Amino acid sequence: MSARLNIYGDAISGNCLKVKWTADLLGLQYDWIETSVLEAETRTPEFLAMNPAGQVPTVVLADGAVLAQSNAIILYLNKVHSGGLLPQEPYAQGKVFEWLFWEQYSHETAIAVRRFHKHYLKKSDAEIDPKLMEKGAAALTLMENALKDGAYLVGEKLTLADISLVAYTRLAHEGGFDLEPYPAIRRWIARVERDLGLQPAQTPERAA
Ligand SMILES: N[C@@H](CCC(=O)N[C@@H](CS)C(=O)NCC(=O)O)C(=O)O
Repeated sequence: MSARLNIYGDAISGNCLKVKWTADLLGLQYDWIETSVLEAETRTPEFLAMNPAGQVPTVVLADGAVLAQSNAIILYLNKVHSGGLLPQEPYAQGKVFEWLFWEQYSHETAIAVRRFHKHYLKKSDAEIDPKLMEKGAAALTLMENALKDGAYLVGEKLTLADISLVAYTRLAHEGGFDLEPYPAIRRWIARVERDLGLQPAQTPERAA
């Protein structure tokens, strides 16, 4: 076993990239173990012994302990490495948690799922549950309204809420979601991508 953090992740997965970006921002040393969902590498007996849920991201800490669920992992990494990605003030901290829970229930479940069906499973629009488009658009509208008056989701600087939410929002077009009607979201994506040192996922026309 390696004595440093091991991140099992699939580079096409926003959930996994959240963990990578957080580890990078915190300056952590880690090994990335590419684990393909499409190749069912999360369903091997070895992987299931580590994480019975059969999902990435999964991390193995330096002492061998295992942790799964993207938002739990980024909260953990930020806490043990005294990162500044979660405000200390209780209400602001509560708002970050609000976004993280909302992301998993109301955003990722529509935008990431539709992206997976459309972009990776190559399904036609007719083959994809229409409720995913409806739910995703509602999530984007909620974010657009929240971002109209602020540069970030909570407070004046990058938090785990932005890292978590940007993961699939910046790739929403791959799920068939047009970001043109959401200018505040497009500005926010560009800002967060800059903070994270990422190449823009949106084409210049889409990001404008
Ligand atoms: N709620 C989980 C979702 C994890 C998840 O759905 N991971 C996908 C990749 S994005 C996966 O591993 N799928 C493989 C499978 O379910 O077999 C998280 O935030 O980490």
